[in-house]
Amino acid sequence: MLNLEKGQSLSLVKPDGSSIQKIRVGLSWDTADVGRNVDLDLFVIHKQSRKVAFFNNKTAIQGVQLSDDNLTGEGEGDDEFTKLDATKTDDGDYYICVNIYDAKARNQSFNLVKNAKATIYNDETNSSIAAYAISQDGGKNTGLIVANLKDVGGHYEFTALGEYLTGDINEVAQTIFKK
Ligand SMILES: [Ca+2]
Repeated sequence: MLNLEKGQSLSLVKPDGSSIQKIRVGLSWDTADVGRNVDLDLFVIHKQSRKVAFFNNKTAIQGVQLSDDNLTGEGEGDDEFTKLDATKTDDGDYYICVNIYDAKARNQSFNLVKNAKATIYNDETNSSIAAYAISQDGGKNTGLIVANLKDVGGHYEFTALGEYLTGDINEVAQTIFKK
């Protein structure tokens, strides 16, 4: 499996050259400090419509489906995931983001998280395509823009971003709307 670097693009095509239209992005993480629970939330923003799909509104964006909310990151494999279906999503920029739930009140940041990783899958075959390690330099930040998935006429172009920032889901969204 390919390990993505920040800024790296990924071609989402099958061996026969046709596009992979159903993509899944999984998020996994562990808590660095035993006994101190960190709740990461995966969410998706469609820049052009300014819609946000998150744990409290999982189907806010047509063609995007979020998994159940995992509160602890415990266990093997992906703790949360989102599916994107290019046959249903509109053209435009979809940003895959991660945020620490209630970070301010809980006084938490990414330095309490370890082994965090986003994995990109071909959801038609359930095979992993690439992974992006996200917990190496998070420091005092509480949010992360993991990647951009651009829907161009019914297929996706993927670029790893790895942009850390502070703030809650709303503040991350405002940053993206300005892009
Ligand atoms: Ca969560």
